[in-house]
Parts: sequence; C-alpha cells; structure tokens
Amino acid sequence: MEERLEQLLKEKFGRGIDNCTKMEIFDALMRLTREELKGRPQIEGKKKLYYISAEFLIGKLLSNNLINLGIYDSINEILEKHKISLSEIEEMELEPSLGNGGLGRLAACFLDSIATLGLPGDGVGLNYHFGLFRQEFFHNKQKEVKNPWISENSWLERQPVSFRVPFKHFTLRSVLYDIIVPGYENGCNRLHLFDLDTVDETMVGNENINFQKENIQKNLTLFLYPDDSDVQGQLLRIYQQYFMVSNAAQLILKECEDKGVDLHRLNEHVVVQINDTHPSMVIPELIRLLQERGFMMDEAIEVVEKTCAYTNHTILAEALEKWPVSYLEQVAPQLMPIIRELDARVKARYADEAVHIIDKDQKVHMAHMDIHYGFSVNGVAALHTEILKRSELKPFCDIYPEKFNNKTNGITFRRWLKHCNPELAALVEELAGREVWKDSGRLEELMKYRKNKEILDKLERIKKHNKKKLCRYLYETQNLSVDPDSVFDIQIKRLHEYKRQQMNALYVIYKYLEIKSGKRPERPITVLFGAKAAPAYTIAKDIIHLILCLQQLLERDPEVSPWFRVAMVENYNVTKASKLIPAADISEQISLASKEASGTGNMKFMLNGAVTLGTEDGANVEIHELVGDDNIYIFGKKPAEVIKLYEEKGYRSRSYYENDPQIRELVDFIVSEEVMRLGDPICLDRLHHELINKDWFMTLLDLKEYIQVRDRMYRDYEDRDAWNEKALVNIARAGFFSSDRTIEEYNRDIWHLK
Ligand code: 26V
Repeated sequence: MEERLEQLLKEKFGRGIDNCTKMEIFDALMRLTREELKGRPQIEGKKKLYYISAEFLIGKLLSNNLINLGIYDSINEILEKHKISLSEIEEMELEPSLGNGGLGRLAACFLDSIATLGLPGDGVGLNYHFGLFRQEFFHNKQKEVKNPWISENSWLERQPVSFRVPFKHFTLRSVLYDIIVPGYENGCNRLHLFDLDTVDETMVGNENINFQKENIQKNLTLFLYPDDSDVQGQLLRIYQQYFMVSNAAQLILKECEDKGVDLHRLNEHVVVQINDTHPSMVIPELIRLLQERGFMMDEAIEVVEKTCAYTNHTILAEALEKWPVSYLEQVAPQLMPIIRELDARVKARYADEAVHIIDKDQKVHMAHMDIHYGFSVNGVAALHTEILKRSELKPFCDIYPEKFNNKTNGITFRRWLKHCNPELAALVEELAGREVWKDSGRLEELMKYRKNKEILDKLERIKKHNKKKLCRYLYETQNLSVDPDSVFDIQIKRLHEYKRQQMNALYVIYKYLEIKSGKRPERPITVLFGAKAAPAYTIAKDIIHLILCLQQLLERDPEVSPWFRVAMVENYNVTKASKLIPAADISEQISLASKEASGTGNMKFMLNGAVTLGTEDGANVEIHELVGDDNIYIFGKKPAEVIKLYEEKGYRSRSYYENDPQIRELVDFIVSEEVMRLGDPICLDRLHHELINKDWFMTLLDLKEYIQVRDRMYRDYEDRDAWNEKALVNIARAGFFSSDRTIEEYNRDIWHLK
C-alpha cells in the first residue's frame, strides 16, 4: 500500500510523501482508494433495488471508503509514520451537499447498509452542482452562498450512459455520473447521479444563489430544491423531478433489457423504492415507457403496481406535495393522460374524495398516486406509522391495510461511531468484539459493565477528549471559545418551527436571567446549535437571528460568559455533525409530539453516549422504551394530546403568555433593549409577535416543563458515576438503530432481494 501511495505521488507530483502538500496526499489517496474500489466485485442478484431519491447526503467519502474497504488502519499507520494525520487530510475533501437533512442522510446510510448486507441495490438521484447553499453568518443573520463541491478530483465517474428526456417545449439529454458505494468488507453497489450536458455554472454569481429560474436547459441541475416560494421555483422543481425519474425509469428498463428480462415480469427483477413523493412521477413514467414498448394500459399498470413501494417521511401537510395539473401539463404533458387514467380508476371505485389523486382544485396528490399504485407504504418510526394509519392516511389504510408497514429508521454505525468517534469505537470493540460492526446487537455486551467504575471512567475520559477536540475545532474555524469542562447541550438539525429551536432559545433566556439575578449553575453550560433555514422561511431565519443575538449577548457579558455560553455552528452539515455528536452530553430532541416523523440525529447521539432530553415523538419513543425511564429525560404533552389540541383548535399561545408571568418575561426578552441593540428590530418583533399570536407548533405549551426537566438534568449530571452509567446504557441499547437492521427489515418485508 505504501509503495503504491509513493508511486502515485511521484508520478503526478514528482516528490515523495514527506515533500508533498496535504492536498497532494489527498489527491493520491483518492486515486489509490478509487483503484481499490474498482477491484471490488459488483454485487449481483436476480432482483435489484433502485432507491430513487432527490437527496443523498453522503458526506465526505474518503475515510468512509477506507473503512469499508478495510484499509483505514493501514493507511493511517503509513501516514502516522510520516507524521501526517489522516484527519488533516480529510479536511481537504469538499462535502457534497446533496441533501437538506434527515431524508437525504437516511438515503446515504441506507446505501451503506444495502451494500454491507450484500444486497444488489443502487441509488438514483441528481448531480446538483452547487447542492444546498452554504450558510454564512453576517450581522447575526443567515446568508446563503453557493456551495460548489465538484472538483477535478471527485468521486464522480462519468459513465457511457445517456438518455433523452422529453419535456413539452424541448428534449434534454442526460449524462450519468456514478459514485461507487462499497459495503463494509463486502462488494459494491452504485449511486447513479444524473446530470445535464448543457448545465451552465456561470448562470450563478459568486457570492449568492440567485439565477434565472426559467432557463431550464442551463439550470436544471444547478441547485438542490431551489427556493420554491414562487411559481418559477415550483416549476423548476417539477422539471428536476421529471428529469430524475425519467432517467431512472429508462435506466431500469435498459438494465432489464440488457439482461434479457421479460418486462411482463419486471417485478421479479426490479423493486423501486420511492423516497418521499419527490420521485412519485416514476409510476406514470414507467407506465408510459412500457406502453411505448407495446404494453396495454392494464398490463403496464399491473406490473408497475407490483414494482413500486413508497416511504412517507412527514405528516406536515405543507410538505405533502400537490402539484397543479396545469404545472404538470406545462412540464411533462405526456404524463397527464396516464395520471388522469390512474385517477379515473380510483374515482370509479371510491367515492371518498380524500383518496382521489386529482382533487376538485385540479391538484395532483403525489402521495395518493403512490399509495394506490404501489404495493407498500411505510412510515419511518413506530409512532409515525401509527399516526399515518390512524389519522393522516386512515382512508387509505381502510382500503389497503396490507400495504401499510413500519420501518423504523437507522444509521450506519461505521460512520456514526467507528469513524466519528474512534476512541469510543475502540472501547466498544474491546468490550463487544470486532463483529459489532456487522452485528450491532452485540452492543448489548456493554450492559455487563454498567456498574464497572473503570469502564465508566473510561467513557468519561473519552467524552472529555472529544469535547476538547471540538473546542479546538470551534476555535480554529469560528474563533469561538468554549469551556471543555462545561456540560455540552446540543441541538443540531434543520431549522423548523416544529423542531422548536425557539423553545431552546427561550430556555437560554431563562438561564441568562437567572445567572444575572445571581444564581449560578453548578457547572458551566455550553449550548450548541447548528441549523440551516430554508431561504424563504422567514420565521426560521428570525429564530436563527435570535440565537445569534443571544450568543453575542452572553459572550459580551463577563458576569455570564464564564458560566453560560451559546454558540451557533456555521454551515451545519455532515462533517460538522460528526465532530459535534461525539462531544455531546445532552441531545436535544424537543419537537412538538407527533410532528417529527422519526429523527435520526437522536440515534446518533444515543450511540455516542449522550442522554436524550426529548418529547414522546418519532423514534424518541423507541429510544425511551429501549433505555427505560432512568436513562432518558422525557417531557411535554403526549402525541394524542397534541393531536386533540389541533382537532379542537384548543391551543392559544396568547393565554399562556398572558397568564404566566414567567413565560411573559422570557418571551418579552426577545424584544428587550439588550437584544434589540444587537439585532434587527423587524426580525425580533416579528418573532415575538408570532410566538404570542400564532405559535402553530405550540412552543409555550411545553416551555415550563422543559425548563424544569432540563434543570433537573443539569443537576443529575453532577453525579458523575450515575450519569456515565446512563451514557453506557444508551450506547449498549443503541444496536436496534443500526441501519443494517432497518435494511434487513425492508428486504424481509418489501424488497425480497436474494
Ligand atoms: C419538507 C418541507 C418542504 C416544504 C415546507 C416544509 C417542509 C417541512 C418538512 C419537510 C420534510 C421533508 C421530508 C424529511 O426530510 N423528513 C424527515 O425524514 C427523516 C428520515 O426519515 C426523519 O428522520 C425526519 O423526522 C423527517 O422530518
């Protein structure tokens, strides 16, 4: 290995490893890894999965690929011999930002597990040149700048595959780039990212994300989900979706035809997993392409129905896609007769408008099409699936009870423990054996050590080490000073009102005022946030603004700053997550009960020994069941109570504000002189007004209990042995959340590969 590395460096740079820059070493390591990947067998089988997703948040790949190829340790040793650290080399890699959050990251974890289990399954998506925006902070506000990630030396490999995609006014040609996905000590699958030959990066200025939304031939694959607050943005999104699924469908049929498959038996050779509704048009597109190949409508529908399965990732009404018929007519009119026929067949059988595909307002409900014309519908956590079955999708569940199933999300332990937390990974291996990386259930072995002082102390030392590492990183990257002896309390996820970062901010205000009044905490507290807000989501941006103002307020106050600090990490992404999570003591999972479909960050924190402060929501419910009452801090109204409040319109934030002086004091502090001085009065006023007059996600409902439980948590933290035991139980019981388990279930119940 060392010889090959030296050879690669000499050939290209004419120098040996000791005289090369980090960038040059990175370049050579990339090439070496790619050679190794090419040498691995492709996973094959009679039936193949196509996981179609608008997002694949794969993160940096160098270390992950080295781990899965089984050569991480030897490369590390070689570099160490030359006094080079692999983690510094990793910094050279740009992170592809091909996703927003949970949904995209889940797709990436799934690809890892599918290959690790040796199942034939490829991802299909789009190659967005600038991905999601990069977030910068400027005057305590989020600023969006473009985020180029494709360099000369990337993991993308151009393939000799190209399809024509017909739109109403023009036909576009695709090009295909593949990223090889190695399983952990297993063969490889692929991530297929379709792109456009004619895409033009010069459409976008340097320091912004603005571009002409109309010029589809040039902009189709520039950005992930550009701002869809206007019609042009929405149309572009439909263009992207149709481009993605038409390419996917053509690829599927081409691969079948190459293998000589009888397309009437497509479902015996192919299964398509539709990741949320973004790829839903694959259903009519497959039907269309089969008709082109001589199928009758009935035949085409029958086989497509047996091939497609749908995953739902959210019950938020505003996130369930409904496209106006007129938009679809403008983009891909050839699909409309098919969608109309699919809808007519539904209407002929069911009078209930709730299950129709095209509604009275001439909108196409993408999820409804998936449910009628797919064979499986799954939610992503037990609670979420129950809510879908009992309320959100009840009329469908009454028709097709057999289609509904739950697949609780999971995370790949190779990235979210072995790579991001090597010290803890080593301890886990020592206690549970190396097999733990393929058999996550072995984590249970750790339970034997729950009273073992030596092991508990080791856990504490590892956490401390990770905190110090994070402190250095925050200082170097954002000039933030954080005390490694403080409690690290972390909330990292997309910014959304239902996730209630604003409730966390109100706690910060509470603690600030308490310290100002002379009551110090037993130990310093550090509250860390990381979150991007959608560019057009005004209130979300106001919440970021408030947090950044609070950060500044605390930082500048010598009475408070030694005891209490808040910091918002800029441009939160997969790379930052892997630095933050191993350093966390407390994992904030405080969404309004019933709103967070699952969450996967909650699982990553648990696996890394943080204790959850959470509501009974999403997969928190399952974490609670696994660790028991003593090892999690649950607060807030239960899902059923919240659902009832919505049904009865029973929540009025103003009455909480008016009737509780403490709540009023905290909310009013948002527009206090201290904060207004640091921020933009328009934003702060708007947020203040929103919390009192609307508060759709019921922040004030749970605020008091949240404060109490969080304070109790900080007190409990002081019994170090008891806390470390909680951390250990969390790690030991996290085995269930391996995405290997999730994928085994998908395969057992839905895909039936191998
Ligand atoms: C999408 C949108 C789009 C428009 C306006 C508001 C809005 C709000 C939420 C979403 C969510 C898109 C789907 C998604 O990312 N869901 C996440 O999927 C994760 C993986 O299953 C799951 O862990 C998270 O709980 C769920 O929010």
